[in-house]
Amino acid sequence: MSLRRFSSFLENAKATVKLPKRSVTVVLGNEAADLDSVVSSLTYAFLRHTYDVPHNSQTNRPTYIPVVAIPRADFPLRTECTFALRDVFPTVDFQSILTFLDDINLDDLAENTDLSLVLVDHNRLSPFLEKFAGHVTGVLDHHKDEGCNLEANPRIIAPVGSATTLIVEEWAKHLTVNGNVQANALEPELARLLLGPILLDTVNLQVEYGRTTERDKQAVEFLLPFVRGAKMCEEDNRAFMDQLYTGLHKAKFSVSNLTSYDLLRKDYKEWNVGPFRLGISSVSWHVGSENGWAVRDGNGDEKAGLMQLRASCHRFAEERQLDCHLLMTAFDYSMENPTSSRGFERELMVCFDGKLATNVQAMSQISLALEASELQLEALTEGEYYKQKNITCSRKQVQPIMQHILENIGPKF
Ligand SMILES: [Mn+2]
Repeated sequence: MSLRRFSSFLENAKATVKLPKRSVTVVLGNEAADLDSVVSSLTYAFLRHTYDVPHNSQTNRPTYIPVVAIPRADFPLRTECTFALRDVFPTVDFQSILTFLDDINLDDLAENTDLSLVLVDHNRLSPFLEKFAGHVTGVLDHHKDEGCNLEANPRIIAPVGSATTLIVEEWAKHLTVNGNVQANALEPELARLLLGPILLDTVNLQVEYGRTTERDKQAVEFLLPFVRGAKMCEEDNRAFMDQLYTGLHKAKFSVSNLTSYDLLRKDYKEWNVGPFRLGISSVSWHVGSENGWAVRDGNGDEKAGLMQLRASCHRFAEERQLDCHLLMTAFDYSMENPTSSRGFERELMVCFDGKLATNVQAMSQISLALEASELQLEALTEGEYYKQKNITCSRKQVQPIMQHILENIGPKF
């Protein structure tokens, strides 16, 4: 019921971006926008919205806007974030109620409102936002103190496992009266959302990984009764945490629900080589075989899916004005299925575009050179889709090989 308060707070905050009030406080996570940053920013903005008392009149009360510091289009790549938010907002289109960096105009806000910035999960603004440093009024973070924003209040920088732990401590201050924690004072879903990043960042509170502090443990202990009720025994809570942690961890490393476009740009680099532009996408999945990318995109028909994937690569190459795009996959089949006879494997798919797209001779020259290289390519279908038998070559090695080949072709263009 009261989660409605949280989601309508987010909705209103987003609406405010277009109709700014006199005073706006943006709660900003770091530019990696991982689960810790996202949850810290959403929940700390909500806390301030809930507890800040207007000093004079209502109009002086700042509007709190939590901002996820990436473009909206990049959010589906943060699979652990989408998992955690779907978990607590199963019936809400949560992406539509979040505010992303490209939803707001900080220049505008700085000019037309009394703008404050609260940094969570980082303590120094990223270079492209540095011009707003004068607006920082609060810092809650667990990274190394870079000695900035010394006037900020609060300025809480502590080496805990998760920045969210610091946010939970703030909630705890407000929810504890005379040493007693008020029962039911925190919505179960909100407590569950806060639990996620702490478990993920501390490897499920396993001390041996060196990422758990006493404060992280205490934060989890504070949250559990709100999620599970006060009477749960330790074993039950442990099982619950294991399940939540496993779900988040899986989501973080599972990419098969991303669109082809997102998979291609998730881990992508590009180079200019002579007259050519080369792009290489690295994906931790596999194109062929059962549970693979091609079968998925072809709705069960691997051959059709392969054609579709090629089309996706071409669209991607066109958008980035590439002359050559390589798709590299890496996947350990034994991790997915311990009884599998297959282990770590790599595939390579080559896509020609731009200046190379119509030059049959150049294309075949490049393919032959690649096939003769140390990559030990084995053609899987006609067209340049291979099993890369030399699994020791990652993008670090493949890029110079490809660069060398393109440099030899270049003078003919
Ligand atoms: Mn963090």
